[in-house]
Amino acid sequence: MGHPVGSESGGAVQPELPPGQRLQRGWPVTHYGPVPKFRPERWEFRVFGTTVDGEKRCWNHEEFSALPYTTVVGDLHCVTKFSMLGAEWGGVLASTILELAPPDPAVTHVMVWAEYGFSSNLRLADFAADRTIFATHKDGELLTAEHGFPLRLVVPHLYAWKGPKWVRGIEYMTADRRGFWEERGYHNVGDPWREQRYSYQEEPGEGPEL
Ligand SMILES: Nc1nc2c(c(=O)[nH]1)N[C@H]1C(S)=C(S)[C@@H](COP(=O)(O)O)O[C@H]1N2
Ligand SMILES: [Mo]
Repeated sequence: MGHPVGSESGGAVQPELPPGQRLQRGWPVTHYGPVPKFRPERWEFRVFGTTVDGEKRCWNHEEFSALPYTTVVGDLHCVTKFSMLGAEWGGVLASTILELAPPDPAVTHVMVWAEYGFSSNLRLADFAADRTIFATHKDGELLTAEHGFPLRLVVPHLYAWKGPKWVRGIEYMTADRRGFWEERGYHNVGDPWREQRYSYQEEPGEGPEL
């Protein structure tokens, strides 16, 4: 994406915020609807849609917890204008899921599904990006229920609504489709460095017909 991650000023590296964002102390909780209760025996992570072999893939909580654990450093930019910079997210890289449950070559987009039918759509390239991670931890600590325990997606280079909390699976798609906030007036791509906040800002080709 080629955006700046820091700049030199007077010898100190100042973290940079996307346009219109302000730095937030602490970590606010932002979401629509109630916080789901985690039931480990019922929890599963499903990969469905246009997989390479047409088969679904499913991990229960124990199996998912055994997948390779990685950490990445990434920001959280809420479209309501607060940002949290430089958090360390621990969990399973989205690229690992792509390797373990590959999409068909025709797949262009991924719908990420969470509890209560919450969803967000991503271009395959955004999903596959180096730092896109299904996080279980932040700064070495397990996520709290309000922040998405047991699993949330973090896509540091996009606005944070692109990262569902309480995520339960992904759907491989051969055409784009809007997710929950994208259907409700938010930008289909959501690049904070381009200030892509609302769907009325979309250029041709940036999203399905409204
Ligand atoms: N399931 C679910 N995930 C969600 C949302 C939501 O409404 N439901 N809101 C998103 C928005 S708008 C933001 S800013 C972040 C906020 O994450 P936080 O509450 O951990 O700060 O979660 C995102 N993930
Ligand atoms: Mo948000």
